[in-house]
Amino acid sequence: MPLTKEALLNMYRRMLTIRHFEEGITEFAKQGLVPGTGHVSIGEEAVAVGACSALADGDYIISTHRAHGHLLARGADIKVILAEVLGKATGCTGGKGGSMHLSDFSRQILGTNGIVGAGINIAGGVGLAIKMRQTGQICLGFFGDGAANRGTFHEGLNLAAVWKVPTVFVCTNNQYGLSMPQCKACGNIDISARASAYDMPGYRVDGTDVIAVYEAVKSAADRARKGDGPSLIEAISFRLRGHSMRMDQMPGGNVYRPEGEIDDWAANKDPVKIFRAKLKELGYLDDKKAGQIDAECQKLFDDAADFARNSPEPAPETAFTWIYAKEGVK
Ligand SMILES: Cc1ncc(C[n+]2csc(CCOP(=O)(O)OP(=O)(O)O)c2C)c(N)n1
Ligand SMILES: [Mg+2]
Repeated sequence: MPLTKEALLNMYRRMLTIRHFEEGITEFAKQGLVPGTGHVSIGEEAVAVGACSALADGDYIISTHRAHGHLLARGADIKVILAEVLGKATGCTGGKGGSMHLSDFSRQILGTNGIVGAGINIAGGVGLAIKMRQTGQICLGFFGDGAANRGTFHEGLNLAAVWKVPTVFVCTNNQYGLSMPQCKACGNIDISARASAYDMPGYRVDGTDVIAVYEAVKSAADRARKGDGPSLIEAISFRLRGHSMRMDQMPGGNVYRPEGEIDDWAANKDPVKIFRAKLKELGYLDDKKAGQIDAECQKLFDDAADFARNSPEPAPETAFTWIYAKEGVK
């Protein structure tokens, strides 16, 4: 069924919310308000929103170190996420985890992971649990092109295929693993082609096109829900900022990129601009409405910023809480 006007506009809102959130925290990081660091996904919003829009309410996601977009696309509370990024007690791990340890169990967001590639196996394991419980849910696991070169990729996808678990593996191929260009790290840059080794469907989609991502993930999700097993989706994308907010601020933090590459993608392949133009072409958006939506999404961030900045720091005596789960806690 084609996406309705309302659904498409909501997808646009989500993409713009992610953009404002990550532009906002980049400014906070410059002011020294973000403990540690964080990895923004500016330029990759269509992957997060396209993929998450294809899920049903009870489905699970597992994310990576570059996770804000995935959480916001899945409907996590922007205030709680921002508070966590700023290390505040009102954050999702009480301010103790920061940008790389986000979760929202009420929305089946089982967590993010600073260990590159670790989430692939967790996504397969969650798929196995779903299959054993026969709940009809699915699990979507995000990971990057760099992660796809770790052993966990083979282990995770192979077992998921053998056990036919309801997991959709989504690789955001932003063409770099830190400073390593993907073309220097892969014998074959087509990650989706590896799916055939596991006898699962592989799709390679334009990750700047939110609808293309949605359609690929939707068909993989339908297949998983029917009991036909996992799929691999590779979304070709690009990060318009440095690897991390800290690297972006360092002189030479982007020297590994060819001159003009970032400007070219920003001018011609920015997913937010592309989707805005598409919605205008469809007659769903004009400049006035686009301005209103932009202001709405900026306000969401500004309100979250007030909440997070006025929240307390975690109390020192909480440093050792939540290290072990209490028996019986689910
Ligand atoms: C196991 C492991 N090795 C190395 C790192 C350091 N590291 C953090 S992010 C990153 C790059 C990951 O690239 P990719 O999977 O493509 O994700 P992207 O950063 O492009 O979103 C690396 C090497 C790590 N966190 N974990
Ligand atoms: Mg990458």
